[in-house]
Amino acid sequence: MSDASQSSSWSAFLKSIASFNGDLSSLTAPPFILSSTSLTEFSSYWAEHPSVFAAPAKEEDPAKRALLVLKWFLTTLKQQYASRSEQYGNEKKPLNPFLGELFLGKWEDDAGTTRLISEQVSHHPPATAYSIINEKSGVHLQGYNAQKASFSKTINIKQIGHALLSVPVPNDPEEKEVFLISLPSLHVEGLIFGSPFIELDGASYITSSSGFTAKVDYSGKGWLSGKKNSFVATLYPTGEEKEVLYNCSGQWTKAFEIHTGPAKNNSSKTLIETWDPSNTSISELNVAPLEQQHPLESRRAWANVAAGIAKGDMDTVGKEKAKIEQAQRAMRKAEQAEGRVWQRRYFTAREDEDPDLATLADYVGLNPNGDADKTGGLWRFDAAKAEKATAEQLNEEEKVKIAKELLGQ
Ligand code: HC3
Repeated sequence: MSDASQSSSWSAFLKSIASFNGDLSSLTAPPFILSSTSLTEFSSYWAEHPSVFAAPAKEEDPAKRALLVLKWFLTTLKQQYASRSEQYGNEKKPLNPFLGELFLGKWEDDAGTTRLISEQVSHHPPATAYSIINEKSGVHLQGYNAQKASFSKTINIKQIGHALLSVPVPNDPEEKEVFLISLPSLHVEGLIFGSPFIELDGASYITSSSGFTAKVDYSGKGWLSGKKNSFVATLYPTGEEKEVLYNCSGQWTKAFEIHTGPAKNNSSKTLIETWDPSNTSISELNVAPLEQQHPLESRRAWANVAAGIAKGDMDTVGKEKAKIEQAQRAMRKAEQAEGRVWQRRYFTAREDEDPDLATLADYVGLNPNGDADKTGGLWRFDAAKAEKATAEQLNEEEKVKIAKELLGQ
């Protein structure tokens, strides 16, 4: 595509988003801004430093454990919100997952094996659920998310959903401490210049069942002052925001410092640690080769679309996407006619109250019902389903049948 036609299709895109209805999947982005990565893959950003993810399970003091959880959360932000746009300005539009889409993988490193399961559990509204378990430590993260977008000067995205981290308490493996995590709001910057990137805004929280809460305040580069991707975080006994036990500050894309006590006392004496992502490599997620994957696994299911995007062949992209969409529509129609619903492979929507959410939601500004009405359900990892799905061995014929029926391939 020539520079001139790129810039005219970008102008058309900008005009279209000024009047869009809040449904991110309905945004028709120009070809050069399409990514071949599906949103189901984004769940992996939670654990690209498995040893930082597992570290809280070794700490005996609950306040220090809460600090390690906060540190892990802060280290995930760069991966979550900037890794696709490292040089800034090329955040693309991810593939919109189909119902039942899966993304499975594992990290094998110093922290042992850490397994990722990500599944598109709802299509209308779109919601992705995930489970990440570090086998050695027993640390388990699960959660689900959806996005609600609006337009005011730019695209603003509110994240709906939450994450729940469960950490076995050292010396008492029967005891599990739970951390409820809310998700930050974000907006797209650089749109007008054709170089979109993400900035976080507002605040997000982490609260623990043992009585500690962390608040993270996000700010960007203002017109006159400030650095992009900045944050200030404090950790305090729940309900006593002024009693700051630890504080962290810096840029989530660059380095940040962790200090004891409130920020006003920060000095070299209070400094506990400086985290600098440029000194820490991320652990590579192992994903099975395409031919070994289940037909509903993301990279296999979208392979033809991804090939079209890579070649800039928008005809192929359109045709291949349409095949999946039509097959999915036909499946939903058949389900409706037969009075059945799509069976999620790894997650189940809770019908009753979730006790962790009921106890902790208030402290982090979340709805105790998990906003189930906006995410198609209050999704929880279902170990029995996972065991069954993991044991299933499909032969080639069965794989072909599923791909035809559910993806039109
Ligand atoms: C808004 C976003 C889709 C949602 C992405 C989420 C919130 C998904 C859950 C992850 O844990 C965190 C995360 C990170 C980035 C978020 C994406 C950034 C851009 C994308 C929009 C749908 C694309 C907008 C199109 C364009 C061309 C302006 O970038």
